[in-house]
Amino acid sequence: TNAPEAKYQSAGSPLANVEMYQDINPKAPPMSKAEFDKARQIYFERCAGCHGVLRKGATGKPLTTDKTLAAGTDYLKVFIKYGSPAGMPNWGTSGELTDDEVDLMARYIQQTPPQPPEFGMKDMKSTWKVIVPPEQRPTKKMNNYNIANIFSTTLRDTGEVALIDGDTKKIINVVKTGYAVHISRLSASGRYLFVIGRDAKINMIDLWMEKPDNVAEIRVGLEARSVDTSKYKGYEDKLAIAGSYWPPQYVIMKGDTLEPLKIMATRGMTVGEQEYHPEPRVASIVASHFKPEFVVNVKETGKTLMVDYTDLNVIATKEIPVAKFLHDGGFDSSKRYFMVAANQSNKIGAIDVKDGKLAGLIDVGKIPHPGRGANFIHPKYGPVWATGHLGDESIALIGTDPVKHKQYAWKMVESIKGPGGGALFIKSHPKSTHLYSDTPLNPDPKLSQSVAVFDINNLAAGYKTLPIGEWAGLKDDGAKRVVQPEYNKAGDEVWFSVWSAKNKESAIVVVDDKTLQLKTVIKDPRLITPTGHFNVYNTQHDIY
Ligand code: DHE
Repeated sequence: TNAPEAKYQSAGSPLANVEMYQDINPKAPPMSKAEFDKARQIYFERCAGCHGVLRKGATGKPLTTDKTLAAGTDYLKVFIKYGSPAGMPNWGTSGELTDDEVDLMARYIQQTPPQPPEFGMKDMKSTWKVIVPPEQRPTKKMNNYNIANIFSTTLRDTGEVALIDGDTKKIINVVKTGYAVHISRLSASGRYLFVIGRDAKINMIDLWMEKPDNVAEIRVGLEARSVDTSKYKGYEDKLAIAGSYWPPQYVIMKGDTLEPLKIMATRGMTVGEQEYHPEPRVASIVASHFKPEFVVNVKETGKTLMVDYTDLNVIATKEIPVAKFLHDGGFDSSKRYFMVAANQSNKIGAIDVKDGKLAGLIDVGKIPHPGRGANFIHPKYGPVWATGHLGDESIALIGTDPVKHKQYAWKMVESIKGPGGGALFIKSHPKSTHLYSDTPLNPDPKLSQSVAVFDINNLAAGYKTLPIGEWAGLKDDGAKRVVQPEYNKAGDEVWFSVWSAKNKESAIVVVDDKTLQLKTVIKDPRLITPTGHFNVYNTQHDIY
């Protein structure tokens, strides 16, 4: 099998390049140092995403030595070569690993897992750079850009973001960042843009500069995915927070310089069986608008942490057990509820950030993947939040209004049929009557290169297909994926990345939301491997 989820998780970890030491296990089949190092690299490039750094298991099964030694080399080789119906990719028969490499990996996973180094305050401080100190920054906006309508687009494989003027569709600047920036987030004022690379490097970009560029940077770990800033009244632009995959921790920083202030570990007990987990990765993070708190979602323990940032010497953290494994999510339209995907439980947790409790735990389809999800007013159920799924073609609508539509709140009120599994992102806008869903990980190129769009007032009519990949009119005919709908500030255009290989032409396709016709194609030799893109205003105000 080639389950989209397994392929999605095996995107390569920067830990592949980190030195780690071999701990000889006399019970395991022997390996030379060269073999061990090669296997370790393959493990972090292909396997760690699902099975974990220390092989405690996440999406994939645990591969601790008690299990692998009992299974033995021959048994493990079959699994690695042919895969399993439970979602393990067929690394051998797909041609991605040779028979020798399959044998190597079967022996490697019987060795004690090597542990990557920790990354504490000293390491962070040694990578921290204030490029332009706050007192040397502009005191007012020094450019003529309509910064609320700038898009920050990840150029994944070049380690950059492109800042694109949403009005003129011209590239303002291509800014050097960490590798494979995962998300862009805005400070409360909308002035500063924060991005975080897969290699845990954060860049802070000042949009007031004549030509917006980096003003500070830091590395907060060895691998990471999430960053955000304080949004509560009185704390605007004051603090930033980033979570890492390795080491399992989050750090609170000064909002104007990225100076690291406080590091908190996430190692601890899992939800449910309450067993110790040594590497609970930090997944999505958002800032509460109701309290001076960050909402930190921890993957393997399945817990949401409400981190009070008023006094960094005495941090009060409320822990809400939700379900496994927490991943991505977004606010409902009132911003009171954070809807977080528990992707291995096929559930969405509705976290009430005002009262600090779990308002609901909703069964949805197979492996929900909302991105930040989509909010709209359903003609019958009132305000709903929607998510697509990696594991099936359904789109789940959840009622989010416990006051005026109490009977529908925290229930899956409807499950509509989309084009297929392998969906990653879904989007709507308060000014739009449409709901868009991509399917970049669907094995059928027709689906991975197009998007589905629904009329939210007539969902029963089904969806229209927009051939975004075709509209891009790329000169190369290589594999490409259409990823992430994102509205402009006005809510009348939707942008999509057409993500090709590094050596092939890519593009951004802009659709007119009223007519559902092609509006513009943005092409530029600098637009290499565009993936996520974030409109400043919509990201700043959690509009999706
Ligand atoms: Fe993502 C969001 C983790 C693969 C593009 N991704 C997130 C978030 C997490 C995450 C924890 C939520 C951050 C937040 O809101 O604070 N992503 C992971 C992975 O662990 C995973 C499965 C595998 C990996 O090794 O990275 C993974 N993600 C991908 C991709 O393959 C994508 C399509 C392209 C890429 O660059 O790697 C991708 N992820 C994105 C995007 C978002 C995201 C564009 C932000 C969505 C949003 O609307 O906020």
